[in-house]
Amino acid sequence: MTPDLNFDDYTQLDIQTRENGVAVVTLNRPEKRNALDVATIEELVRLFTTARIKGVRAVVLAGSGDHFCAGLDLVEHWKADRSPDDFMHVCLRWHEAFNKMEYGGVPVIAALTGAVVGGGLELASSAHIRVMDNTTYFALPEGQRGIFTGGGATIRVSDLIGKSRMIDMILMGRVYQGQEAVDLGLAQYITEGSSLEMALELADKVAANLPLTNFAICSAISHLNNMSAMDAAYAESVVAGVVNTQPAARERLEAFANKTAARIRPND
Ligand code: 1HE
Repeated sequence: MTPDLNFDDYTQLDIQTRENGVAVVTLNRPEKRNALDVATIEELVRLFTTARIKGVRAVVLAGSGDHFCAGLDLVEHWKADRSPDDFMHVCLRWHEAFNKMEYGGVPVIAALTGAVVGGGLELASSAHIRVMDNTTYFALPEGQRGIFTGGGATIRVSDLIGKSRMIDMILMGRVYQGQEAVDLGLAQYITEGSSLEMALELADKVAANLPLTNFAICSAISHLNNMSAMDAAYAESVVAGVVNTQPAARERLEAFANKTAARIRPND
């Protein structure tokens, strides 16, 4: 497969690719705090539908300006005065984008700054890794806005922090930040420095894994978690049958057998 790392025809997303196949994808509406309008969701669908086939090995997803993402474009929603039917279809496109992210097999690392709220948290929780910095804060303002989640928070935010804490977050408009947010599971990493820099370091590391192994990690685990334990164990065996016998892995296994591969040691 020849990589085709050209994404010039995007307007809502700025997409820069690196030689190792890492794509740095930036939500590009800073003047609207990267609120998710219909056009942005459509570009996310397109990106995550085609990323693997275009040769992207990992994605770093960031927001431009001070805030990662302010969630649903409330002004677009208010102006459109949508019918229930229309808004249901808007939400279905959000699910299309976020499911493609979570199940697409390409690792997505979110570099979080400032507000990660409402649909912004739904977007972030569809990534495989979340890195926050000292400016990052999480909230579900839907309760106060007179609306409800529609982009998967009931599933993914509940998965991250548990149902009762998610209910409290949306009922109270409660904000989480700092180490507490990591301890609760909203992010896996926090840095004193730049979340983008740290996300790029992680992405470089991830891009050095074999693509089929990353595919299993960033697709199969989510699918397996939706199955019964019996079926998941069966399907895991099938996935392992394919991944653990891939020709590209033989070199790495041989290096281990020959004692030239790095050993796993505790952190200093
Ligand atoms: C927006 C949006 C938006 C900002 N839709 N336009 N999300 C929320 O409830 C969060 C709403 N936003 C905020 O609370 C704040 O804007 C922020 C904390 C994110 C940033 O504050 P600040 O002081 O830096 O910016 P600002 O002055 O509030 O906004 C700057 C501009 O961004 C302004 O536009 P302007 O044309 O007047 O300059 C704002 O209108 C615009 N803006 N946030 C549209 N969200 C599938 S269901 C999902 C349900 C949800 O996501 S609900 C959560 C919605």
